[in-house]
Amino acid sequence: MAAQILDGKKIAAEVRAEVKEEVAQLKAQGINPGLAVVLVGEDPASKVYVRNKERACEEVGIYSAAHYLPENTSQTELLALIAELNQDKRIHGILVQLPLPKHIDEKVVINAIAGEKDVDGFGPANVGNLVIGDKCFYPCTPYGCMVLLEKAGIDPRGKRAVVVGRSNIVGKPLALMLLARHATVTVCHSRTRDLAAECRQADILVAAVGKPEIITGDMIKEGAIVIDVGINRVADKKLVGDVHFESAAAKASWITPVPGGVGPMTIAMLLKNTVEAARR
Ligand code: NAP
Ligand code: LUD
Repeated sequence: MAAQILDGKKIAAEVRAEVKEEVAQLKAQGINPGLAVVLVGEDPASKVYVRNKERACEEVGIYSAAHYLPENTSQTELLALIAELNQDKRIHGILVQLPLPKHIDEKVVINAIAGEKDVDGFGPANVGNLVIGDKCFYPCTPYGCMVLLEKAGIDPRGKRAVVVGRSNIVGKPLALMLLARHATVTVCHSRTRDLAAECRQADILVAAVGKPEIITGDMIKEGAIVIDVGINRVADKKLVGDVHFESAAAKASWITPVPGGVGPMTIAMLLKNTVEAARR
């Protein structure tokens, strides 16, 4: 089977167009959605992502307040900024781009963001609500994966989903979201004994590992849907996913490319969550 491309770039543009309309409606009601974007330090990839997030806000009419802080910002200073943003009436969502410099405790920072402004969905109140299936902000990357499936007309109900990776920002929340949509979910990680055998069971296979092309065509069931979350910079600044695209595309029914797959969806879903925060 030759896979169809699950075009994240195109679908993200559709989501942004929807968000743009929602923003216009909110503005007509006197609500002006605002996102605070915080970046500490000089990580080149983070800079690109954060700039793209600002640009996306601008495109859909969301007010964005960028805070670029130097690498040597102390945890106390960062917490003071978050406390200010928590109180700021113009700001409905707060995004602190990860990773943070080593001298700052990410957990403390995430916990400091007011739950109703936690548009990344990383905070404990939000995660708790996700686990019990209550109203919450879906973390943007897993949310983007779910929207990709939906737009491809794929209903997870009853399907075997295998998520490779159990991070708090991708694998774990995505497994919960697939479970909530009635998939039978397996989560794999670095101690999984036979990764290939687990992957071959998957009707829906998601790779969120951070290892270039670790998932190869021989690990994919004929006709599976393959979502590649991985973003790995290899030689000559080339970007590859966690999936070996060519061999996987020969087996899959649908596959996301890297770049142009999950990445743009992450940004689009952040806008969606920000509008939702403003509406609430
Ligand atoms: P992470 O926190 O490093 O987690 C990686 C996960 O992969 C861990 O659960 C780890 O297992 C597991 N793992 C590592 N080696 C493995 C192996 N050989 N076999 C099976 N599992 C293995 O990474 P992350 O933040 O989830 O990100 C994963 C990838 O997605 C990265 O490339 C990242 O850049 C990318 N990403 C992309 C987006 C996007 O918007 N497209 C968003 C976020 C992340 P243990 O738990 O046992 O250590
Ligand atoms: N921290 C994220 N850290 C890293 N790729 C992103 C991401 C866009 N607090 C917080 O934004 O949601 C987050 N919240 N994350 N990520 C990764 C993760 C965070 C990654 C890739 C992209 C956001 C993206 O647009 C493009 C693509 O895949 O097509 C490629 C862009 C490039 O590097 O050329």
